[in-house]
Amino acid sequence: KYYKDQQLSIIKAPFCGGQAKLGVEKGPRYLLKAGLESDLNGLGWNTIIESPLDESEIRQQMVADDPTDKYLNAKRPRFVGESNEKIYNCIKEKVLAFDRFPLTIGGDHSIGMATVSATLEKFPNAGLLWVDAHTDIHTIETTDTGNIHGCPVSFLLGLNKNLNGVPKSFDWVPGNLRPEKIAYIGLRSVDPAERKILRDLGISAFSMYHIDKFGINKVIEMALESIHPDTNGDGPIICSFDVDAIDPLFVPATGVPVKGGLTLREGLFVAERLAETGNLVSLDVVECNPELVTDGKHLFDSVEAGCAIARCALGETLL
Ligand code: EXY
Ligand code: MN
Ligand code: MN
Ligand code: MN
Repeated sequence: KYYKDQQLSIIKAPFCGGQAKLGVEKGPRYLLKAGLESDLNGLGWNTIIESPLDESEIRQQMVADDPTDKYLNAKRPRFVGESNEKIYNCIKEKVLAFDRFPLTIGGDHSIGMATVSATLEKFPNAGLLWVDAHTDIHTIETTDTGNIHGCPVSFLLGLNKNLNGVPKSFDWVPGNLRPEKIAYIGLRSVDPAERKILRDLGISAFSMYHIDKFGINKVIEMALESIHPDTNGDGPIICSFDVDAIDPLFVPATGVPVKGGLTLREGLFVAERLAETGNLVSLDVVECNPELVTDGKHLFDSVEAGCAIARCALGETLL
């Protein structure tokens, strides 16, 4: 509906600086090695791959660990800001400018500040579905861990704009997403400072409790209605899908696993429902860390789940 004839760009975002564990920068390579591109081509997509960041350079920069790159608690704001600006420019100039669908594969979830910002410029009316165990809405001042992958939503909302001394590396972030255009699905780990932001801004949040209570189908309908209230849920949708929304039984290879999550089917159903709407305008699949496994089956399961999310959201199971 929003793009011409199944033109797809897979943006590799091998970034790890938004959190502390090495390995998440390998996510894009492993997803592609598992056959993601040819699977999507098999669904009729014409695919180009974009590489705004170099995986080994990112890893080296992470290991080199510049101690001056700090803002209060927040770790590596310059690294995070500058790397994300590259992803943002790539998606705007090489993907969306050519009316291609952006599928961004991470990488840690800090990259959501880049992908969502870029897509919102093309589709200002789009709603954001953030599928995650976590809300990722800490400001750069409230974050207790200092890991900026727990902060991208606050950047999208512009909550870090009027703070003193925030590094210039985030100046490119428009930060104009309105709180009523966001809905969360899958939450089960929300810090007190994040809870306060959610409440103060009245953000729609569907936790695991709501999924148990209403079922995943009803929750998705409610989430879509809340981001597009005037059109019964109809309108462009940006989905940023953190694989840790799915229970670690199915996706163990992720940096901040939280038990009690979506079943694999519930996670894929979210993706399938988005495909069915025909309204999806951008998708991220993030936080798959191939280094965090103790055996090959865990690695296979996690990578395969990431690929399946993308395939389902891009139409695999539409008959
Ligand atoms: N709220 C925790 C923090 O701020 O560190 C955990 C954040 C995890 C973020 C992962 C990517 O979704
Ligand atoms: Mn996340
Ligand atoms: Mn998460
Ligand atoms: Mn096992």
